[in-house]
Amino acid sequence: MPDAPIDLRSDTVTRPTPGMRRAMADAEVGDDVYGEDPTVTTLEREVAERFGREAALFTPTGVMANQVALRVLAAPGTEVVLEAAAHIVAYEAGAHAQLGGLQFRTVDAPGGTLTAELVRAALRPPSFPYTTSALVCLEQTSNRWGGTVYDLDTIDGVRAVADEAGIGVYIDGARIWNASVAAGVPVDEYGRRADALMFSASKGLGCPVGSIVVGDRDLVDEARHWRRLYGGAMRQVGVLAAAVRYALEHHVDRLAEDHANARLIADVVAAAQPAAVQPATVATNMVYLDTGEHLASDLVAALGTEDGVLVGSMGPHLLRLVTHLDVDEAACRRAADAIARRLGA
Ligand code: TLP
Repeated sequence: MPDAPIDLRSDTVTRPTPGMRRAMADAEVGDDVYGEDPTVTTLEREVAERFGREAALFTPTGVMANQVALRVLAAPGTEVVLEAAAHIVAYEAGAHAQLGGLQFRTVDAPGGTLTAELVRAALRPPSFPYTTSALVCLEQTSNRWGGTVYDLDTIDGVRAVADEAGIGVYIDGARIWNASVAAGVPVDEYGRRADALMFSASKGLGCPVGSIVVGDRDLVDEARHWRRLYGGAMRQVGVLAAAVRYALEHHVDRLAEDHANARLIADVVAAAQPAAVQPATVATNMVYLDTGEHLASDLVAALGTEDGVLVGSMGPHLLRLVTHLDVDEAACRRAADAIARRLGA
């Protein structure tokens, strides 16, 4: 039987581990729409505590978590400041415009990092005839910019500008646990700097489903209303919440292995093809590769069909590789060798 492919397209492709499946099978459940699923309630309480906030809300997806949070934080017709390639702008099917009535003020930020200066320049003056700036969104880690991490000073700078303007700060923290592990910053440091944030359990933490919004009690209550409106209020969902509780206990510290494997891939590829990647830019579990004269789509096809290595194309000459708990060091080395060979061909 041929080896299973080495799947580096995303950290969303993981399958629940045997331990996680056992935790799911054993979960106590009830109807969460009645507030009667003890596992969901416990998870939401534990997550809120870990982020130093009052409350949390379990949602089916990261896209829904972002949507319900933004519904609370920015009224229809107001403007939200984001980095131009942010997931909320680029990959959420236009949901925030269509369903939330929001206008985006996108900012080209070097390396994908919004700074206090960039945010200040993007805010509208609070006078006629300008539209109203309502919110700044940061992405931790930044997906399109290679898993880079906002440091606390930069977040503080953005927060200060937002406070001056009397507007909110939201963190799309789909991979905030990767940031926390890479930077050695406990997640409550992020939690108390934002009006609200979300993280995804279905990415590096290895769960099949789920994202969680964190914030004040009032904000979360209102987000719960929007979750219902979007069709995301779920019933005996403790089986999924149990997976998240398991992951928070067993799969956080090990994210460091994913980061080391991402760096390994970059090192191996750069040793053969220095123009493809600068290993020092790999901060967490993502590697972006410049394919030079090769078309990324050709490489994706050849790697997939001939080498059993699955990677994503993020542009005509750009590949994305994401490490996760289903690919070990040996698999990453094999994948990197195959990629280096093809880039050199
Ligand atoms: N990102 C996915 C794709 O949609 C691109 C991936 O493979 O990286 N915020 C950020 C920063 C994300 O990267 C993602 C998913 C989401 C939100 C949405 O999460 P889901 O897919 O659970 O709705």
